[in-house]
Amino acid sequence: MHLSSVKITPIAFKDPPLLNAAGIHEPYALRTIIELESDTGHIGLGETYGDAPVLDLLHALVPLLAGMNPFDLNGLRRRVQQVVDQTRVSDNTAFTLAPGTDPAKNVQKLYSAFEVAFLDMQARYLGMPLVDLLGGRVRDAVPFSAYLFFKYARHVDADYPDDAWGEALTPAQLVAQAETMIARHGFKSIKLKAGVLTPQEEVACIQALADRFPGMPLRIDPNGNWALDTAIDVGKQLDGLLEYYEDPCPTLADMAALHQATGMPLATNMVVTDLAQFRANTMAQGCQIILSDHHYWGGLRDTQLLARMCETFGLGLSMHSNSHLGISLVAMAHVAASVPLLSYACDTHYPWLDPDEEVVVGGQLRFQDGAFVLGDAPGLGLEIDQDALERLHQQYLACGIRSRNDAAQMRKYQPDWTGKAPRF
Ligand code: GKR
Ligand code: MG
Repeated sequence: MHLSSVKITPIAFKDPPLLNAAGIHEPYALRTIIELESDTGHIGLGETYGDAPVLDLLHALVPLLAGMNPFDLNGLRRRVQQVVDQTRVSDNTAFTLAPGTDPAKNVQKLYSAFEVAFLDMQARYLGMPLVDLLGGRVRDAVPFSAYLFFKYARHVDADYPDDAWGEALTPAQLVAQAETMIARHGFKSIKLKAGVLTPQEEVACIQALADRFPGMPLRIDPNGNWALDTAIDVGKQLDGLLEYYEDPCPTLADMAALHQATGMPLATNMVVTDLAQFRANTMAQGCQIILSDHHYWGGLRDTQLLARMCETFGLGLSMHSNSHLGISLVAMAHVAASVPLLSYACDTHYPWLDPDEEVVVGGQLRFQDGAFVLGDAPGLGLEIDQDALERLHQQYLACGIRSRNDAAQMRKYQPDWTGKAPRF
């Protein structure tokens, strides 16, 4: 079997005005869809970042993949390294996904984008679901959490009507958002994207959620926007209410000091984003839970390796997300289903996707009781709706956004905004 066609399509989809420590989401989020075809008539799909620096690397890699055997993952790794070396990645091609994603991960990002598509094709060729190629399923249903955001009612500059979620800037509005999301998808845990309002206002929101959903596991993630003293103070107020405390402080040293001071379980997708940082974290005893993300941890197999490392070092594991579509969701679910150690429900931005903006046949994918249930179809079990893909590609061409920049977007609302953290 060899690759007969490799196609990458940048797309843009409507994204609500979600607030975070860095600023606010732009009206459109960017992704790239990867489609492979083989001489045997099998396909392989992938989804990754759509920001210009990654897109440039994807384009540079495509010609080197012609005719490759999709089982040759070492060959893929070699070509990825070659492209990253040759494009002489300068500082401005590293990009920050604002916030929480390490910029200097081009090899891992590029490899992962195609590794998923290669694995999907391998599994389809073998006639088995991707999870079986990854070693078999240890669970059929992968739990996800309700990912709440503070948000404005409308974008300052969208060329489409307001979303139906409305404003969320108070405890009551946030509780209403949680009620809607849980009623729709059945999630059994809640994550609050914080670092937006003052810490006291955000504590009040967690308390309101705890009152409204007694016993429901809660998490708060201020994306490093709290200084150590603030994080200790808030931690003491929230102790007992949280299942874990995610990235309150921006550095590993502060996370370690926070754990020492409060004993609370700390999770991160900011200070442990590769194996070198993993090593530093075990030495510092900083974070107890690693939030993996195959898009920058180097793919599905390297995510399994990370899971084994977490097991070895007695750490918990869950998953981080950025704005994404169904191919990423299903890839996350297949690797999560293959990993014995999955200690917590995974994050997902998927509930924020406009249901009309999915690119897979059948449209929006469904959660059942807060979980994604794996099927038996070969590979990822997805096909591309070519009309939908073309529509979102045209939207990409028209929207003018080429790299995510939450801080610049926030300056349209607050001209003096810097996005500098920690702010509190
Ligand atoms: O989408 O605004 C967002 C999130 O803040 C995202 O950028 C983070 O990377 O979800 C992420 C996180 O857990 O840090
Ligand atoms: Mg996070």
